[in-house]
Amino acid sequence: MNHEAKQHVFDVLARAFMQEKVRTCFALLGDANMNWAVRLGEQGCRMIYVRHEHCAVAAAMAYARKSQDVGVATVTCGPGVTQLITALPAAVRAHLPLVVFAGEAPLKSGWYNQEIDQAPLITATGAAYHRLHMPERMPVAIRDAFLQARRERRPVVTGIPFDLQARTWEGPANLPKPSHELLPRTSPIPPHPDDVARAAQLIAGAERVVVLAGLGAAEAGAGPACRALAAKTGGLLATTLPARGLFHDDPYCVGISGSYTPEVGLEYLREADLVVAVGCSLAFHAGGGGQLWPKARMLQVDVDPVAVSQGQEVARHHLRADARLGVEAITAAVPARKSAWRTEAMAARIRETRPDSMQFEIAPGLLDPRDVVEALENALPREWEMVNSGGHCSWFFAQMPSRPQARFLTIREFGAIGNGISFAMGVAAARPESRVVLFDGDGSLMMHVQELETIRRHGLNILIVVINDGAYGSEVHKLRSEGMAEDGSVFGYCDFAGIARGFGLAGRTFKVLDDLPEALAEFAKSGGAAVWDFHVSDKVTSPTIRRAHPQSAKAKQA
Ligand SMILES: Cc1ncc(C[n+]2csc(CCOP(=O)(O)OP(=O)(O)O)c2C)c(N)n1
Ligand SMILES: [Mg+2]
Repeated sequence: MNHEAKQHVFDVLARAFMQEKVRTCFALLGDANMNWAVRLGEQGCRMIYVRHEHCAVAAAMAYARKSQDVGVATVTCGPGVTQLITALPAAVRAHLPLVVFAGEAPLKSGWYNQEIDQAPLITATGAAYHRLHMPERMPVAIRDAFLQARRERRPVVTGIPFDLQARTWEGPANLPKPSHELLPRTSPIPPHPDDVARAAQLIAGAERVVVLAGLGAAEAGAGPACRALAAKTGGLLATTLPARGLFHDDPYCVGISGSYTPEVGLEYLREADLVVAVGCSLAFHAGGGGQLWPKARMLQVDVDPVAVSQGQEVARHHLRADARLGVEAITAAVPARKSAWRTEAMAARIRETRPDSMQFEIAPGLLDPRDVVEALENALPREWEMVNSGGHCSWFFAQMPSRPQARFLTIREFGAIGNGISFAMGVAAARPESRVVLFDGDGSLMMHVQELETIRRHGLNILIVVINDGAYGSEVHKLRSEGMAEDGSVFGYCDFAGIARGFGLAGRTFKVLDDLPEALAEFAKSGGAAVWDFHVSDKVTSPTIRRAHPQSAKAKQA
């Protein structure tokens, strides 16, 4: 018998994925996915072999966001699958289409040590789980998984027992039609004229309009329409955190609305009497839990408008439409007017005021994180990709106003730390011609520091900037403000430069900022990957913490 000619189920499954135009797959191998993964690689798919399954899915999330396509990852059965339970909820909440090829324990045995009921684990995250137990139908089921991921914009996990994968293929010779040949054509939805008239009337009655744009506005290409509406109504612009940079070169953009609003922005948002929210889900944080614009009414322009979001009543007025078409229609319908609000002086204040003016005492040998970010904002080339992680330090690196939206990546919907390094890998894979800069906290980077080895092995171009306060900043500032012990939240400054070198990457510690331009020029020339460790003071408290824990600000000033 000729074994070479024999096709296995895993061969056909690999072809089914290639037919879906999968060009990158983030993988960690085991018995239940390795044959398939090897075949996928042989057929020309770029395989990025990570060191923790969580990182495979997290990297696929960033890849999906940046490539506007389905992200693909693969894990083995049992312990491979249980590692995904922190990544998947974030992908679900961020509406990211993913297909995860997961193995399942073999069906033929009465017992298998890695067997666990995978479906309820996965469905608890909000992702879909499909058991593929009929070999002849598996290629269709894979195609349908891609269709579902694209249509529902969420992760779909396929569980395939590895004894079935190893069987000889006995199904049809041809693969089914791929998902992109079947997807319905979905054209932008125009607004209803009655809704446009109502929206225009609402805007005409307002004096201080803020146009707030989310990722939906960015995806629909509604940026110019939003600017035109703000200009015509004498209003201001703001974005959500994921859409930051959409109006980076508009003098009347106050920055991010939400936890990361700069000082001047907070002042102007408080004065607003109408917020026109475009292509954003009105998440709790975007409006500071209702505190940011206490006097404003809310008009939401969205394909799927809502009244209540994340436990809050958010909008009474709605215009259902594609973001661009909706905003263009209301801009055409409102009369232009002069505004006493939008003045040259206001533009100058927005441009010239530092995001946070609070003074702190910084011990010698340590940096102020605000100075670190300002120096990097000035020095980093505009075309490099910026990725940000979470933690207390994220307030500081949210203040980079000069870069366009296409150069940022923020996925924060589940609030987990430890994702930055994976997101940076996903962006580097999606944009191989670009340089990627990750901004991360010391605690977050430490959580998946093993991926430095993946970065080196795959030659990814990533500069990791660590805002190292030697602590879990979020926790330490809150504990201090409550007068509680810092145990478990302060660890001291570990040597990330040394750790980086141990993994074969360049590493550098910064205790002053003077040599930053020279270091950057050197890095730009050498290429590759590096970790830059900035030792910052844990005494600098972000405005978000100060607002939520006023005692902490008082303690600092005393
Ligand atoms: C997976 C996970 N574990 C724990 C937390 C709680 N948490 C939120 S911020 C934070 C500290 C992160 O430290 P670091 O990355 O150093 O950033 P910093 O807050 O110090 O700026 C922790 C532990 C979380 N959000 N996610
Ligand atoms: Mg820290």
